[in-house]
Amino acid sequence: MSKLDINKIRSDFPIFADKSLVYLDSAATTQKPKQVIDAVSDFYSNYYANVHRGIYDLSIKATEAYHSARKKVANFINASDWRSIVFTSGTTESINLVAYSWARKNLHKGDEILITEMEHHSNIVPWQLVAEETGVTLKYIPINTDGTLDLSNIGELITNKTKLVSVIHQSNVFGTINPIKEIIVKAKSVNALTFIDAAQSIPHSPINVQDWDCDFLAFSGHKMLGPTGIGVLYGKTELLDSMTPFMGGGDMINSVTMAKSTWNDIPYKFEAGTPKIAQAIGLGAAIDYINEIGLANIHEYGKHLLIIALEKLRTVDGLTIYGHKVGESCSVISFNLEGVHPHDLAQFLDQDGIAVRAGHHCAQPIMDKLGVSSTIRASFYLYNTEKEINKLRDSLKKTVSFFSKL
Ligand code: C6P
Repeated sequence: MSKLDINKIRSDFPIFADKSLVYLDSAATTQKPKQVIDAVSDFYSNYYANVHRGIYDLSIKATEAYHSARKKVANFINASDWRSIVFTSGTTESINLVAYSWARKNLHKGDEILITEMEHHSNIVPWQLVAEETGVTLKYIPINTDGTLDLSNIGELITNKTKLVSVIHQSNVFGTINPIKEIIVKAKSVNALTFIDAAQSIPHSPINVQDWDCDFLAFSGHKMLGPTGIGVLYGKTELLDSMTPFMGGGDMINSVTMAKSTWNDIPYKFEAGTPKIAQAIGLGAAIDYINEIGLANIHEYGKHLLIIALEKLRTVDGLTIYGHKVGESCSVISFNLEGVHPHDLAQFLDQDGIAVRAGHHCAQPIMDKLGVSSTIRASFYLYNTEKEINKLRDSLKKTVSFFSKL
């Protein structure tokens, strides 16, 4: 049985005052509890000021809250040093930062970057741009149509030429949880660096960067109950230290003369301009909220919901579910209904108050592999209930019945 008090949790989210809303799009972005909204509002209402600049009380208070948020992030992923935590605008910026500040500076023609066919576009396009500019070869670990990685040829794909392996932890299309540790060990055997895209897994699974020993890891605040506009790049301090800045401006400098500038220490070296203060404070509150409930409990509940949802959706005639046949997966189900375009289906569901995503989910190589242009995706989080899954199943059955009469 669930260790979560779902009624209490739902009452924390102002948006669920609308009892007709069935929100099944948390893989795109999660709803926000009042604890996060209040933390942001409290900052703007009661101690708003810029950080790292003012020698006055408000600015000191704001700076302390901002710094405390960074420490909460470090603890959340078990980073040994808060200087490993760079605040970015989201996963996409975190990946681009490493593509610009590390890959473009350190990789050359003949080197290889290895990613997978399961990646979100944000973990494909930055490396394609690097490949175009540097002559580096971009290689892909293939996927199976059951939604898992095909690691059978990993020994041939990871070679002495491989300089970076960048892999999605949990698929935003299938929900598959990839064997990250195994991949990291393989990458290390050829001294390649490792980058983990944890955008989807971070709200669901405890992550321990010291245990994985990954070099970089990225995630977004808005997918873990936090505000939009804030994300995290974790990087090993010696790597971040060795990298050049991504953007120039305020906060990232040590000194500026007409002739030359020198850089601030990490992580500030990568945080040009006025920082994302309110967003970081909101992210810190989101982490407090998740910690209070317990990530292990959230993970268990997510698995419980997934099992129920798979069981119920499998009773709908003409429904094809992608993935979930073997291996570990979490919180996300992609599917199509025979004879109904996913965008039309999403509109039918919307009429019953059910919010799902329809499209390619920014993962077109997966769609190519599945031989479809798009799917419907239902995704769950700690505030969803079995009753909502029943509503999804019933609405799908209603649509099947409607089309069968045409
Ligand atoms: N996926 C989805 O509906 P940003 O947009 O920077 O916060 O996150 C990008 C990103 C990177 N990696 C993975 C695995 C992701 O799922 C996402 C965002 C959303 O699936 C929006 S496309």
